[in-house]
Amino acid sequence: MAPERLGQPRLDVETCESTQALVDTSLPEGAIVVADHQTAGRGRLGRHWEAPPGTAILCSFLLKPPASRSAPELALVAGVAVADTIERETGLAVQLKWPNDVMLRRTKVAGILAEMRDGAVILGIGLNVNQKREDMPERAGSLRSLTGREWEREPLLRSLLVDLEARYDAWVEGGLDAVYDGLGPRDFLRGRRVSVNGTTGVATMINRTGRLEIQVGHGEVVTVESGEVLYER
Ligand code: BT5
Repeated sequence: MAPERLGQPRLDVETCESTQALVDTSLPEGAIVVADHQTAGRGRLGRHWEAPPGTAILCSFLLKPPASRSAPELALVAGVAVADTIERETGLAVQLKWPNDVMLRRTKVAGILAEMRDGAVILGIGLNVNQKREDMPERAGSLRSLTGREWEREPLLRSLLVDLEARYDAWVEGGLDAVYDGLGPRDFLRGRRVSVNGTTGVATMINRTGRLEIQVGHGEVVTVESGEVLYER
């Protein structure tokens, strides 16, 4: 199935500071910017996203979800779509580390950034494809470093457009519940000892509103809406 909406119109650039900044919010929903290289790729909370030229999928989508939906859930929805694509293409099991990391063999292969601008959501996806181990930060992996072979980026991106469109449409229609089958079973943190915003305990689940539930002892469960997770490997 060819993607119908997401990925159109498409702007391809060789180098930019960040694809996030190049998205024109006056365009229709689905517009995408794809870069071969970013000189100032962004992570969350002022962090950086690094990838050598020509090695990764670096893209940003313009989304205009209905006001009835909770936009921060989009990082999880996109994570599900990236996981669908990687699993189908590589046959390897992918996990999602709340709130925005895609994990393959316990290393981060992709990161997602959902930013609001002009009432729209700019959804950035960075997927490590052909980086060598030594070209990536610690605890990062690429499809190449984890499968031992190189991957063509364009077919992967096309696959991702199809998966993202399917998951996004389902979410617009039915909320996080409608994509939960791709989220709950892939929860990387479940059963791990974690610490988030000063709350320490064992992660029990990503619940159906996209929050992380942490058991802090004697059956008491604390629910966390956002934050940075420290975890035991
Ligand atoms: C993220 O942030 O994981 C969101 C990354 C989103 C990147 C895409 S690329 C296309 C679009 N344009 C942009 O400018 N951004 C988006 P965060 O959870 O804050 O993770 C950032 C941290 O991950 C860094 O501090 C590093 O430790 C690590 N990191 C940096 N580059 C990485 C890479 N290529 N692979 C894995 N980890 C990386």
